[in-house]
Amino acid sequence: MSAEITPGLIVRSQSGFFSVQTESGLMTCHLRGRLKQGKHVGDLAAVGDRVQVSCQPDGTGSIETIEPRRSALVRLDPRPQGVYQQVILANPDQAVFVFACARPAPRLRMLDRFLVIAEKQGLAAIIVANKIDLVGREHAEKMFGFYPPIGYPVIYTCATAALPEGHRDNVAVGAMEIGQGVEELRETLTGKVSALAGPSGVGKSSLLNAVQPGLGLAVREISDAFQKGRHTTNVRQLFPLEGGGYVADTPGMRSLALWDTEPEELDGYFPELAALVAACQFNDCRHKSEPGCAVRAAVEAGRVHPQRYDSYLRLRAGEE
Ligand SMILES: Nc1nc2c(ncn2[C@@H]2O[C@H](COP(=O)(O)OP(=O)(O)OP(=O)(O)O)[C@@H](O)[C@H]2O)c(=O)[nH]1
Ligand SMILES: [Mg+2]
Ligand SMILES: [Zn+2]
Repeated sequence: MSAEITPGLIVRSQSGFFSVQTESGLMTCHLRGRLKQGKHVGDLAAVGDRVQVSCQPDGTGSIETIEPRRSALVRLDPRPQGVYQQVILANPDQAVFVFACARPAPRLRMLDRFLVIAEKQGLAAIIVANKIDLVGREHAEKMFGFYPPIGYPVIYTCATAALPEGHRDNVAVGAMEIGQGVEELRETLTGKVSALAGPSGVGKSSLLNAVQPGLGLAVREISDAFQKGRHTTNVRQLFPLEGGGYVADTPGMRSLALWDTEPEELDGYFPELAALVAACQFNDCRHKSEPGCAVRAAVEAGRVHPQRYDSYLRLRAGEE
């Protein structure tokens, strides 16, 4: 007697149980015991994994096999037995990095770090600059405008101006901007599996709710909640989009690993630097103070943005 085997996609994981989307609907599954045998240093199954499940008579499922991952966003979790690789999202098609133009002020070094992670995973990266109502579109473009020429599109958005009634910050809110960029973001997300990441309080949940009002994700109620932010969003889950595709609101990207990246390979993950290194005089050039460095020359000539160069140097030196 052979149980029926169906392909599916893990859309949610919680304490050892997985929700698997199959052709015939959502199934609650657990991992087949034999998959768990032996030593493992990371999540065997994670949201975004393609799996084969067998249907049990009681209507639940059992995950029999997990397809090899094309890509993954991994977080390193130091444990007594050693460092464990937590898979935040398996097989993403693209990464969408959300930062606020203000409140909290954008930390572009963190963005550059995220971009390196995306490059290393071979993921297309898109930047969302949210809360443009707080600074105005023009100023927002001054802050993020140097990214598109490098190859990272920027979508300028205003998810909401939902500050509490009578809040004094309301003065700064330009009602005309509400909803800006949301349609563009929706189009970008449709038909793909996207990892949405960014610091706490920048408006990720608000944006997803604006893209798809039915989602009803929890949003922080007080506008300055970011200040000592714990993430409001905690469940590991893929949300299906009405137009096709899935999006994951991935908290805690801050701790995403730049693991096993050697300092010498880092310039390869800065596209605008990667194009220059062949022209450096020394092939082990660190692009710091070596003579005949093409990268420094490009920085001095204004062809490489100084902030990107600075991020490169700091990441290379092992800084956060
Ligand atoms: N002014 C303004 N406020 C916004 C905008 N988008 C979101 N907010 C506010 O920013 C705060 C944080 O929004 P969330 O959507 O909870 O942020 P988040 O990124 O999901 O935060 P975590 O779940 O903690 O990671 C809330 O008070 C929102 O109302 C915007 O475009 N403009
Ligand atoms: Mg959230
Ligand atoms: Zn150099």
